[in-house]
Amino acid sequence: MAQPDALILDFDHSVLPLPGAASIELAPWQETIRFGCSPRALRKLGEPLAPALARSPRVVFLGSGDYHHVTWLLLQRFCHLERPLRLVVFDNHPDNMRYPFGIHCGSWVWWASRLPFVAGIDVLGITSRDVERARAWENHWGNLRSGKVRYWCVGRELSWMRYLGRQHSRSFATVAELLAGYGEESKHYAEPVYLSIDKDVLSPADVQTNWDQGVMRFDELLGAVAALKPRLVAADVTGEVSLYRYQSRFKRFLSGLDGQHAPSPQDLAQWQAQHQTINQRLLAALMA
Ligand SMILES: [Mn+2]
Repeated sequence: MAQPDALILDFDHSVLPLPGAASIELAPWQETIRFGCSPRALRKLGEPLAPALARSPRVVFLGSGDYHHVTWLLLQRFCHLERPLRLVVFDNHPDNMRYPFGIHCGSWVWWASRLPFVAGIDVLGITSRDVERARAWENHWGNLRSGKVRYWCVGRELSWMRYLGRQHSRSFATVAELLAGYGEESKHYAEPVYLSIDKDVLSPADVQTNWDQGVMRFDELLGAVAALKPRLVAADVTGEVSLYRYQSRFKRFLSGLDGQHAPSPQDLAQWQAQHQTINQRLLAALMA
């Protein structure tokens, strides 16, 4: 039997079937893991995932962006690589924010930066105002000061970062300039790359998510993926749309602060079909 090269972690039934992709039913984990959880709960999720991850799937689909912190768990299987790896994230948000209640979809980049085998993290395509002065205090500054985490933004004002010392993060007028700048920079990198794609980086002209979205076009993303391909060890994809009502009032409150809006059932079906097309093309690009 052929080994599946792609794996769907099916927390929320948002990822439609993909060619050659195995799927693990994880709905019972939804309430615990979605939006945020303790690092212990996330490590515990590693137990049911272990047999599937042992087969080294090249691409893992996580469902809603509310599960982006699962990337931290997926990264851990590379702790025995001979060389440190570089994490490349496409996301409309920095995901390097302070979060006092454990690990969540907006703070997992900080947790990833603490892993000893992660050499550096580039987050590309940010247009969220999370990175600007008014919300500066919410970002983990240590990573920005050291350059271990770098933001690659479009149209954002980053001058406040001067006060951190050397500024490693950059903002560009257009995605094309950003990708050219990153291409120039990453020429000097030799480390293997783990790629994490949150489709909220994409323009609403290409796909709909229920987070605020970026301005990158899908063809631009495909071009960037192709450039990273020779160094790629594995990837994950998130950013689907799904409906969920938390049993926990506390989670309802916290996720409400982020101003996510719920689509209608008709929109939901149409949007998920859009995501399937994007996923098929991403899968083909990542496997080819
Ligand atoms: Mn994200």
